[in-house]
This record gives sequence, C-alpha cells and structure tokens, in this order.
Amino acid sequence: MSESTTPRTMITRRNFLKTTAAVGAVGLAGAGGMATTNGWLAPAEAHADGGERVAHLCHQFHCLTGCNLKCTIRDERVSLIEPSDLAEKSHRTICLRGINEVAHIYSEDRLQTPMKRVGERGEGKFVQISWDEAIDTIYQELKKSQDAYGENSVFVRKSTEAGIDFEWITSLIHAETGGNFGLDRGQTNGMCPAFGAFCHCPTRSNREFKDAATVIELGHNPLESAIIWAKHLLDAKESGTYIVAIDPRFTGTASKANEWVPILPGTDSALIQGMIRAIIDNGWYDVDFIKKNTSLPFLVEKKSGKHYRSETEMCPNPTVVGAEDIGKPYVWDVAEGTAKLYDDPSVQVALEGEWTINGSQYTTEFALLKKWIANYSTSWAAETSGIDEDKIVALADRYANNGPAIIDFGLGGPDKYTNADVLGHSTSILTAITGNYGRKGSGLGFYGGIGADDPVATLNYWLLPEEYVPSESQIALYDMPYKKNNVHAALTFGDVFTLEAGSANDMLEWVKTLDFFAICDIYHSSAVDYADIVLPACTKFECEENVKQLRASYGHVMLANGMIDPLFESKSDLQIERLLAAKWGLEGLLPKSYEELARFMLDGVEELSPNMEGITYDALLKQGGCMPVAGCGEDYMPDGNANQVYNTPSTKIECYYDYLLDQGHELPVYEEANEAYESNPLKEKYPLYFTQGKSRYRIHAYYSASPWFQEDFGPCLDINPVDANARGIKTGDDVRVFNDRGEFLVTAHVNQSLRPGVLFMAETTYTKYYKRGFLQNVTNSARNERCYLMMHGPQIPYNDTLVQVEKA
Ligand SMILES: Nc1nc2c(c(=O)[nH]1)N[C@H]1C(S)=C(S)[C@@H](COP(=O)(O)OP(=O)(O)OC[C@H]3O[C@@H](n4cnc5c(=O)[nH]c(N)nc54)[C@H](O)[C@@H]3O)O[C@H]1N2
Ligand SMILES: Nc1nc2c(c(=O)[nH]1)N[C@H]1C(S)=C(S)[C@@H](COP(=O)(O)OP(=O)(O)OC[C@H]3O[C@@H](n4cnc5c(=O)[nH]c(N)nc54)[C@H](O)[C@@H]3O)O[C@H]1N2
Ligand code: SF4
Ligand SMILES: [Mo]
Repeated sequence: MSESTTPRTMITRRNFLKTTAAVGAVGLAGAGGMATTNGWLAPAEAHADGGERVAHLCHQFHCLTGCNLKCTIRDERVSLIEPSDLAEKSHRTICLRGINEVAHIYSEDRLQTPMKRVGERGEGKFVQISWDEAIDTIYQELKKSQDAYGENSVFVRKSTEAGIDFEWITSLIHAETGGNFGLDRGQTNGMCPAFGAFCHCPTRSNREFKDAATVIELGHNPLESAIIWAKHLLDAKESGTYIVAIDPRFTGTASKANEWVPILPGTDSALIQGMIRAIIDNGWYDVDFIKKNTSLPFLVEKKSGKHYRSETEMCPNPTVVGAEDIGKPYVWDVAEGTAKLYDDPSVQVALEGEWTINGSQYTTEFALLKKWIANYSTSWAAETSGIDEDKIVALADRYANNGPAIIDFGLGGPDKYTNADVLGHSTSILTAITGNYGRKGSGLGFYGGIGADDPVATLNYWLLPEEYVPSESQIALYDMPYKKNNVHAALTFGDVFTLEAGSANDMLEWVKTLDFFAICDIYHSSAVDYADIVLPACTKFECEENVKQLRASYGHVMLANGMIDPLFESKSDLQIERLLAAKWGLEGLLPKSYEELARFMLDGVEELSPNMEGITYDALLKQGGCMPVAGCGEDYMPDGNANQVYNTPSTKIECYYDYLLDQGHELPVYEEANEAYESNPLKEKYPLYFTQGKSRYRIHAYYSASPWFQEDFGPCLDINPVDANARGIKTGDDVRVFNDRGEFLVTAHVNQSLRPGVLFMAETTYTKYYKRGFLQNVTNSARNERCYLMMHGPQIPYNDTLVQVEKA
C-alpha cells in the first residue's frame, strides 16, 4: 500500500463522490484513477464519537458463516471492521476477509456506473450510460427475445451470494432458471437415497468433533474453507480425537491432523471400498445396528435384483427424482421361517440367506453387498488410490472399532469429479455397516458451514402471486453450450457464467452467440467483459436506506443497519430489481424498501418459531440489529437422528438402490474419473492432475479485487519440485498451463505440499488479474449421464482435469 498521508478529514463524503463521478464521466469506465483506499485511508479507532458512527450487518453467506460485523464509519467511510459485540459470545467472530472489506469496498475494480459495450464481446470496451438507458435497454432486449422466441428464451440467474436474500425478477418475467446448479451435490447424489434428501447437511454439530474418537476429513479443508468452524476441529484434537485428512495436498487441515492420507485425485471411492472390504473380511461390522437401522436385511429377488415389496402397503419415496410411492419391503423372519413386512414389530430379521418365495429365489441386500465387495480387494484399493494397503486396513480398523467416528466430507475436492456419486454411495455403506450415525460423536456430512450448529429461526417469505413463477426449466446452465436450447438472452446477477461452469472457453463462446447479455455485479468480474449492459450493484455496506438485509443465520436474527450511501452510481439489488420490474409494470408486487421487506419477514414470526420470542423489527433496531435466537450458544447441541429415523421410504438407512438397476449401480460400482485417472492415455499428453479448492483470501472469485490480497495472493499455481524441476520451473516463474480445452498463464509456486503429479490452484480469480487466460479455461465440463437420474443432476467435474505445464 502507498502511505496514507492525506488527512482523512479533507475528503468529505460529498467531494469523494464528486471526484469519482468526474473520473467515470471522462470516458471508458473501469480505467484506473478513481479514488480508492490508496492515499486517504488511515486507521480508525473502534469507538464511535464525533464524526463517527457504527453500523452492523450480517456479512457473507457463501463462506457459509454469516458473522455479524461491527463497522466504524468515519466521515461516511467504512474505516474499521471488527467482530460484533452484539452477537452471542461464542459468535463474535470475524476473518481476514471481513477485516479487509475496508479496502475491498473502495477497490479500483468496483463497477461505478451503468455501462454499455462498445467493443467486441470479450474485449471489455464500454462507455458510461445512464441508469434509465441501461434499464430500458435490458427491458427492450429481454422483451424482444420473449416476444420472438417465448418466455423461456430469457435466462436469469443470480450467483449464490447475490441471490441469497431474494430473486423475484426471474419469476416476474417467467424466465429460464438454468435448472440444476451442478455444484456441491456430487456425493450427495449418491447419499440421499441412503440417508434422505439434503443429507449433506450434517444432523449433528461441529461441536461434537470432540466426542468422536476419530474424525476423517475426506477431501475437506476446513482450515481454509470453514475458518470459523475449524475451531471445533482444533478443540477436538486437543481433547484427544484422532484426525485424518484425506487429500492429495498437505493442506492446513492436514498439517493439524494426526494422519495425512495423500490420495491420488479422483480415487476416493476405491479407498472407501477398500475400507469396506477390510471391515467385511474381518467381521468388524455392527450386526445389531445393521439389523435395526439399515435396509441391509431387505429381501431382493436374485433374478431381477429388485426388492420384494408389498403391492398394497406403500411408503412415500422422497429421495429419488420423480419417484412415486413404493411398496413396503419384506425381510426374512428367522423365528417363523417366513417373509414379513420389514416394520412388523414381531419380526426377527435374517441378515443373510437364500429363500424361495412363490417360486422365486430371494436373498438379502447384505448378502449382495458381500458379493459386491468381493470385487474390491484391499490391494486393488491400494494400487488404485496410491495409499498403502496397511494404511487402508488400519484406517478401516480405527473407523469401525475405535468409534464413534465422523466423516466430514468436502463439497469441493472429490465432489468435483464425475464419479462423486459412487463415492457418496460408498461412504453411506461404510457408515451404515459400522453404525457411525445418529449416536454422539458419529456422523457423515459436510460439517463446514451453517448446518446443525445453531438453532434455526424461520422468517416469513415474500411471495409473489401464484402466476409469477419461472418457466419450467428446459436445460441446466452447464448444458447450454452443448445441447440445443431456446436461450437467446441472459441477465445475471454476479458472474454466473465463469464461476458456475467448467471449460469457460466453451461457455463464453456460447455467451458470445447470445442476442443479448446483461450483468449486474459489484466488481469487474470475468463475465463483465462479455456483457452488453453492465449494472453496478452496491456492497452489503451500502444502501439507499439506513437498513438493509434481514438474515436469520448463525444462531441470530440480524438486520443490517447504519449503511453508507451507495458508492459512485451503484444501487442496491432491491432497487435494481424494482427498476426492472417497473418496466413490466410489476414493481407493485415487490417491497418498496428493505425496511418494508424486513418488517414483513418479521411479522408474527414468534408463531413460526417460538425461539424467536421478542425478536421484532423495533426490538432489533433498538438492540443495534442483532439478536440471538433462544438456545444459541456454545451449549447448543442437536440430537440429530438419535432416534434412527431417516427421511427415506423405509425410514431406515437404505444401502441398495434398485432404481439404478438399469445402470448397474444398485451398489456402487467403482468407476474411474472422467479424465483424471492414472491409466488414461491422455496422460501422455497432459500428465498432471489439475485440482482446485478454496482459499481463505477469497469466497470463490469475491475479494479478488481487494488490493491488499492482490499484492500477495493473486493467482498462483502450486507445483511439486519433482514436476517443477523436470520442466525447469522455479518459484516466481510464469508458467503456461494448458490442455485441449484452453490455456492460461500464471505464476508458479514450487512447494512440497502436493503429491508429485498433482497441481493446485485456489479457485477462482477475475480474468483481469491473469497475464493471459484464467483457470476456468482448462477445467472439465464432462457430464455423467447416470446423474440425470439423480436428485441433483450431473455435477461439474472441475477437478477432473489433466493438463500440461511449461515455462512461459
Ligand atoms: N475461504 C472460502 N471458504 C469457503 C468458500 C470459499 O469460496 N472460500 N466456499 C464455500 C463453498 S461454496 C464450498 S462448496 C465449500 C467447499 O469446502 P471444501 O470442500 O473444503 O473445498 P475445496 O477447497 O474446494 O476442496 C477441499 C479439498 O479437496 C482436495 N481435493 C482435490 N481433489 C481431491 C480428491 O480427488 N480427493 C480428495 N480426497 N481431496 C481432493 C483439495 O486439495 C482441497 O484441499 O467451502 C465453503 N467455504
Ligand atoms: N474451477 C472451479 N470453479 C469452481 C469451483 C471449483 O472448485 N473449481 N467451485 C465451485 C463452487 S463450490 C461454487 S459454490 C461456485 C460458486 O459460484 P457462485 O455461486 O456463482 O459464486 P458466489 O461467490 O456466490 O457469487 C459471486 C458473484 O456474485 C457477485 N456478488 C456478490 N455479492 C453480490 C451482491 O450482493 N449483488 C450482486 N449483484 N452481485 C454480487 C460477485 O461479485 C461475483 O460475481 O463456484 C464453483 N466454481
Ligand atoms: S467472510 Fe469472514 S467475517 Fe465474513 S461472514 Fe465469512 S467468516 Fe465471517
Ligand atoms: Mo460450493
């Protein structure tokens, strides 16, 4: 940073705005020269007096935390950000991104004014226009598209962070939503038939890590991706919990673990299947648990592979796409030597055996599971995953015999390969046969975020009249460049196109073919250069009103208040939606202000959520905007699934998926990743695994624009010395990363944190910070067709990527 010698008091908010507006008016927006933090920002004290005041707000959602932050505002500039003292004691948290907002808010790469493209798409040449012209152009173009091609010819989507509070415009104009997100549900696809929908959210708290004998971090790096929650992992370690990190990379989490398992990318299900084999061979499974709480005693017809089910008694099936109610399964009763409904209270179930019923041969799921796992030896698992056989068997022993144990899996890492559903199904079986679910200190899920750690508060939801719904989705966003579809125009809030799809060259080539594309973002994100119209949104710290977002999260209800005015010509997302809605004459269906919305959301909530007693709009404001929900605090501990009742058709943990019989995946058949596997012939050309993951300096691409982070934590490629030396690469060199999909240039960081043969980069950073290209150019966009049958659809296999690297 340059020294801050300018006396702050010389810049009032008014002349600050004037200066920057003048810069914007000169010509091409986005050029340097606007007033940034450089030069005028100096440390502020935490105490509001004189020209200072404090504001409070719920910060980011997409770090999956939502801390309440206290902001000192001096001369109408945000000048200090600290943890909030309004939050319950154990929730007074902040991370470096929160502190850094002081610089980030005023970054040079803020979009300042509405803009119109003047160069080619992708060139990034714009001129400043008025809000009137921008909104009118968007309206005219979207309407033209809908008139010519139908309502679903317009695609509207908000990035997660942009859309977390509301997204009405999509419904108001019956737009295409882009269907399934293809994100973060790879393992869940394979798990939800076993444990029920949304089982990736753990049913028990992070605080229970200390009650576990073993915690396995499976492709999850909470020390980077769940900074606030990672405390519980460290507490657990201190109290003697054995921590295992399965990751091709020696991550921050691995450095705190008792054991690092440096797995070959994309092979996690081989490791898990090896563990299951060891458990079955050694009889380490929990027969009692299996009989009581799982589907493994259910009868299956040998010939068809289908369950023996009742034709009259039904159970609803909530876990499979489009599933109807299905018949109740039967089990074999050893007492009477006959088949009985599984929930018959008198039944004494057989776990294994073969029986003839009405002329057909039946066996149990468990018998089939034994037959299935016989295909996967521990030596095969070792060879496939690159982890010693002894280590796999020892891990299985620890997990099964030294419980309770938790598997805390990542939604990054192994989730982002085409074979993630096989992994999810495999870990479900591992968990089920060892009984590591529902009892204290056990569990399976993504523990890295807002989950079971705090009491839930429910707010009213602002509904539109029934007729305002999005078009039924014709196609998922990730399929748009590849499959015929009717999308001709797009409006995104946030950089949906380059964040939420792999292989950006394909996606952006397709974007170029659209008749029209408008983006509303806060920063000059990668997709901005492709837009015809750009709208500048303001940050969470800015609003036309004193109050802004109302959130129920992180054990609190929080009303952002004390906002500064929108910087430059930016506007709040609510006012932008209202301006757009007004063009269609529908703004009357939306709240006029954040205040109106917040008041509505809180109206009568005590009835929805008794733990919110006393939390009203006025009470919130009086308290500074943050009130804990009853029960929030360090002692909060849910009893998730202690009763062993699951949201599955049978309410048991279901291990055998007969809905996938046609696919041969009723039990999880090992499958190589799409691209990232050892025997892939493509490895001759592209020998290196290109993995990505989260960085504590960013939330996806957000914070890229922070000048403080840019200095030291811009795009860089981690490469092992073995791979670097073979290519004459040293730390600080520019290297070219490439495959058939594309290329980019980046700075190399040679270090031993990786398995040789594996590369790592923090996802993602705006294109403008690269010398050429950006990481999304090389990532994989392959589809696993089987996953179209699954609840969450195919997942984007960003990590399932091979590349070559050379010195640039
Ligand atoms: N700082 C920060 N925190 C975040 C976010 C953020 O953007 N920034 N985003 C949030 C979101 S949306 C998500 S989905 C979560 C994700 O949270 P995580 O799942 O922890 O995220 P990642 O870092 O993507 O992946 C975890 C690890 O998987 C490893 N990995 C890569 N390939 C493999 C493999 O084949 N096998 C195994 N075992 N490991 C592999 C990577 O090296 C990485 O360390 O983070 C949330 N928290
Ligand atoms: N290569 C690769 N790509 C990945 C991943 C990976 O591991 N590798 N991980 C993926 C994962 S796990 C996820 S969840 C997705 C995340 O993809 P998204 O869900 O799309 O990401 P977000 O970070 O929520 O959205 C950020 C965008 O919204 C803008 N924005 C933020 N706040 C606001 C706001 O209040 N208003 C408006 N209008 N805009 C706002 C930001 O400037 C940015 O453009 O990325 C995925 N992309
Ligand atoms: S970015 Fe950091 S400070 Fe902000 S909510 Fe997330 S963890 Fe808290
Ligand atoms: Mo994610």
